Amino acid sequence: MKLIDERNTRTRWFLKDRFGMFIHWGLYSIPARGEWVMTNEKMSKEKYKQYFDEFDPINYDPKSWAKAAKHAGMKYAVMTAKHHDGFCLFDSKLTDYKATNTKAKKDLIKEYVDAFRSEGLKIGFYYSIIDWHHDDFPHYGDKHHPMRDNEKYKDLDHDFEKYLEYMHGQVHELCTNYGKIDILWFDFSYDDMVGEKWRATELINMVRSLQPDVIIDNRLEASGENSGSILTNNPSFFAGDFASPEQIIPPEGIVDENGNTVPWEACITMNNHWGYSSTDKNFKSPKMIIRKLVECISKNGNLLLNVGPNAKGEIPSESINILDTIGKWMMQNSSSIYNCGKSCLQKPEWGYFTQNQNKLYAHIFEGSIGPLGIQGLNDKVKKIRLLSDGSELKLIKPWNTMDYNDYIFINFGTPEHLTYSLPDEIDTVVEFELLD
Ligand code: JFZ
Repeated sequence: MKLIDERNTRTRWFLKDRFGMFIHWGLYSIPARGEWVMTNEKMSKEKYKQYFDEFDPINYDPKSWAKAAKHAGMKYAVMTAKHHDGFCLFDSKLTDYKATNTKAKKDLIKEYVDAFRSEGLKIGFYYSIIDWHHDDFPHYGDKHHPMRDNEKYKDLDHDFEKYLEYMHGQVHELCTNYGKIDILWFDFSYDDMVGEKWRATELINMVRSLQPDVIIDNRLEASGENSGSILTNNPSFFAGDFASPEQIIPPEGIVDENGNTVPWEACITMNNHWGYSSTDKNFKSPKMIIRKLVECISKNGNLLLNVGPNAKGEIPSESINILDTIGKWMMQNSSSIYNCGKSCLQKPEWGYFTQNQNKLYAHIFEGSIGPLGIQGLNDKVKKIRLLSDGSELKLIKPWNTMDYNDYIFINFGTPEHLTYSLPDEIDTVVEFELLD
């Protein structure tokens, strides 16, 4: 129980902030075929090194990234300090395979941290516990390694303990050299590469001694495939502070065996790749993303929305445009997102509810024919406002609603001039202040 209490205390800010930016950036932005390119194309580290030699992100400007995130209404960010390819964007003393030794010549993580903090955002690191560059990480026969079926690697020894020293050492660096870290995102476990195989208890103890308040994902024990013991009565010491469903919004949110809510964060790409892809133009519409953000909140979850900057260090313009549209909507409607969660009412057929104490927010996605009905609020409403501009909405009870006495009805005009078209076709938010 104590573990769960501590988790609930640590995650308090997280459950209020609700919306963050994921940043997948690394050498893979040059081949521009996603962050798994090295293993998808079975490239040796010698072959992949061409991208290390070439890496020169001349337009890297994390201040502009931070401004874009802040404008979109995001409250925190998580950036890849090291991905599976092993390349470190931070100035690790434990390897030469790092940004400071490329043409970038800088600790890119340090600049990210400074930029996002100065915009008032909380900051976090994604750190891959998998490493396809380190010689002591399992290669031949491993499930994901680029050399998994290369016979030349069959007889090459590796000393996994040495890798663990390295990995723990890098996590120590990340927890020591960048001030207060708000969120750590380890990725990921698979098969028997799970939990204590990573010396997870020791790792968590070390992290907690350096960063007592940091919240940690569940992937020292899990992957996108499953959530691990965070869903049970008795979570392990390294079960993590939140579940991390990937490219899916859990149909009913996430609760543990006892039905208690478990903090969760859906991580979602804007197109179909995490790392930059030059050909993937399959971007979700801003409308869809705003609606999915609302869906997450209505199910007590967070949304971590990804951008994949390119080799020059630029967030793709499609992503910038999406963030901008989200920002315009958030400017008017963010009080239906921050501090909000699942409501006391069932999901309505026209959209979703979110709620913050006595403020209930109706997110209306689909317009109505005539009066728009809301069930379960009879005699419970103190006042009703259109959230975008704070204007008063009045309950109506025209002749054609008489059969539906357990509903209240609204419109977007006045009782004299009834109007049913939605003011915001993305998501019209109506705020109900409930009676105590
Ligand atoms: C992981 C990473 O591999 C991916 O590159 C990205 O960083 C994402 C946020 O996290 O994605 C996974 C994790 C687990 C599986 C697939 C993708 N899995 O278990 O099949």
